[in-house]
Amino acid sequence: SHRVAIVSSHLSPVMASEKEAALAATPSDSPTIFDKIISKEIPSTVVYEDDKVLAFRDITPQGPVHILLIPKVRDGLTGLSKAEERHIDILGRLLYTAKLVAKQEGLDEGFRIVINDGPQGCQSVYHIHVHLIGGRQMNWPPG
Ligand code: TR5
Repeated sequence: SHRVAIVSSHLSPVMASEKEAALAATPSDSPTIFDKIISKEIPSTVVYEDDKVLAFRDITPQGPVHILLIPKVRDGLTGLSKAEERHIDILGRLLYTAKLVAKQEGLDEGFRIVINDGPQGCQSVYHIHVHLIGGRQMNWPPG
């Protein structure tokens, strides 16, 4: 079916329209494209890495700087709405690492942090990730 085709396309390196897919995406516990980015099976531009966090450039940047920060181990954290007490440490690390990477990227005038959750939040990849966007003036409210 159409739905199956869209969901399985999450495993391909490039999607025609991530946001169109997001509108149709069903929250899922299945492996995501980010597993292959973590394993380096699919290349990405890594800007920061330690034993727990990977940060790499978004393939469809929404600003001069657009980086995704993800936990290397998903541990059930498909999205923020699935957070449990055991995730408090990794959630803090993702935000603190975003600050380090913002500094590394020279975003001294500010930046935007986004976590999309679920269909209405336009989430398209069900492995929690923090968007770090900067290098241009942001607007409020977001779309
Ligand atoms: O829409 P949400 O918040 O779930 O964010 C998912 C993000 O993953 C989008 O901003 C996409 O542009 C990004 N994305 C998707 C793929 C991808 C990527 N960033 C880097 N490299 C990627 N590869 C290789 N493949 C993707 N499908």
